[in-house]
Amino acid sequence: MIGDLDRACRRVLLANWRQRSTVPAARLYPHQWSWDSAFIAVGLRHLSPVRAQRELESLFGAQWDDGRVPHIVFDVHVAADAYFPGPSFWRSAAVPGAPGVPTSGIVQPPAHALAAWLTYRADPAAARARGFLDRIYPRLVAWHDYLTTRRDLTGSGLMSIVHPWESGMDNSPAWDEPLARVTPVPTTEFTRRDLAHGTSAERPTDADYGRYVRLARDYRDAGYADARRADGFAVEDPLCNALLVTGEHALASIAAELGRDPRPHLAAADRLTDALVATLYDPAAGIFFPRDALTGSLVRSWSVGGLLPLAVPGLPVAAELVKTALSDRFRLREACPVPSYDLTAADHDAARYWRGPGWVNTSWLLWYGLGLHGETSLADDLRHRLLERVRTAGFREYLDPLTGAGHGTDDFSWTAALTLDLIRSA
Ligand code: 2M8
Repeated sequence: MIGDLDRACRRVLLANWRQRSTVPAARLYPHQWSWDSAFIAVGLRHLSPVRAQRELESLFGAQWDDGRVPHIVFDVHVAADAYFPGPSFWRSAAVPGAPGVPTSGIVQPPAHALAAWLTYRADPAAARARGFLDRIYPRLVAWHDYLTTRRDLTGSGLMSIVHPWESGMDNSPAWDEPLARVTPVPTTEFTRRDLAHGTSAERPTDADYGRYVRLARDYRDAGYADARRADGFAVEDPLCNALLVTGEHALASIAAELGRDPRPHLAAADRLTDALVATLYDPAAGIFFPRDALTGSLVRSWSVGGLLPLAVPGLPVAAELVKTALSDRFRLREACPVPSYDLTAADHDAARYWRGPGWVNTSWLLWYGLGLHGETSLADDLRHRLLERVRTAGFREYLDPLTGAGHGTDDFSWTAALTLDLIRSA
């Protein structure tokens, strides 16, 4: 049975491979996405460690001179109107320091250093023969430098995201409040492509899309310069910052492997952990909340992102997060995949995108964090139930956490990649 699932994962990953990288889904997302590639590499390493290395190398090949790694690298062979917003919207070619290949100008959560380290570990000899770590390490360092310097918009030591798409959890209810100050671009001024492949009840509303377009257009028109704008969006997000810390720990391991000094990365990890806990952790709630960088207030929205600092080694409040994961809001022992948003909230929507359904990537991160903090029986139990869910629903983009019904697109790459990783991690 597990053999069949393993084979099915490999089939999806092979079908979605395009010469140098993997598309998240053939029709809905026909280009390369940043954090998708990180998760995909984690799975691909079991299938072909060299292909996993290439996945990350092709993404970092599109890194900008300022260190940012764009959230989409466009495939110039794909029809211009296959995805909106495409290259003609982002106009990266007009930006000094952008790569030759067209890309977007925003970023996604930094899961890459962890992915690079896990990829290396899958076959150190093959990686050494290709000089994988030597080439990727300076790029990963430049990426983290961009996030910790240019994106520290408040001086707290944490990075801010400047667009909901940068969170990866695009229309999470956590963004409703900070997004409310953004005036949507009228829908007459752009054409959504996502609705051609997905049900509107499972995708963001037109008003939210109008806000996404406004923010991206303003950022582009400002030359992708990083600054706080009173009419903009700037949020310190727990998931992004947690991945930065996890990434610094991975960079320390990579540095040591290359015979370099790991201590600067460990020191950065400690600084970031302290800032994360001091700024975003709410002890009374037992969860991390995002902070609106324009008002300085916490956004008290219970999203799975607030549990994911569990993936940070040595996190001082790990036990409290596990308790919250087990509470009625997330029901870790029954709900699977882990709900993206508070099951008890009045606006929980089990089928709409990041407003309730469970995703395999965030569940994988929680599984990883549980293992890291010695919660092996909870981790094993989550792993078994995830495999069962995917076996039943197929490689859907997201699932109803209580019924297991599949939603969004099918043959979704990170669902297949991380399922493969869970199978092989037995
Ligand atoms: C979704 O986001 C894209 C925009 O980046 C979209 O809705 O068109 C999100 O789920 C995001 O996390 C993911 O990386 C992307 C591709 O899978 O799709």
